[in-house]
Amino acid sequence: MERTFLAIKPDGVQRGLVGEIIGRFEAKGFTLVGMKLIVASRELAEQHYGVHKERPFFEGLVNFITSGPMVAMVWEGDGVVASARKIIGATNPLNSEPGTIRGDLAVNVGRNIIHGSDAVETANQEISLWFKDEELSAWKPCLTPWIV
Ligand code: ABT
Ligand code: MG
Repeated sequence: MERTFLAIKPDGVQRGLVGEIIGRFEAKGFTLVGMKLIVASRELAEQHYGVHKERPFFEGLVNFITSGPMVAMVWEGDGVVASARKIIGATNPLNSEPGTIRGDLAVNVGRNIIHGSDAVETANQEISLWFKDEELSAWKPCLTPWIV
């Protein structure tokens, strides 16, 4: 089953949006298989955003992402990687469609409240970067199959 890594960034936690954000993925029908509140170390943040190492916003991005607790999560479901990116919306919240998390709740590209893996391969790398195997629970909701 496909999995993705999602993280509510320090701004989303500070603004009290944790419940609102998690609720959207639950309501969609995806399954939460791992979750923890964590202040990322500089090393973890630099690894997580390693692809942006040479970009001018890298230093500020790492400072921001390590500035307070985040809610790191693993979600499971068919097509969850691409679907979660759609639910999250475009990187710059000013371009995110209304109805998406960023489109409804954010205004600033450097404070866009949630991270979602951008591809299945990246998702697998990010899950193993942020979580140990034993921190994840594979479980199936007890619903009749036609509900989801
Ligand atoms: P993430 O989910 O945080 O990875 O965002 P997303 O994949 O939508 O966008 P990318 B391009 O990966 O942005 C990473 C973080 O860098 C910030 N950023 C990005 C800027 O501050 N300025 C920029 O010009 C760009 C392109 C936005 C993302 N996170 N934050 N916070
Ligand atoms: Mg990204």
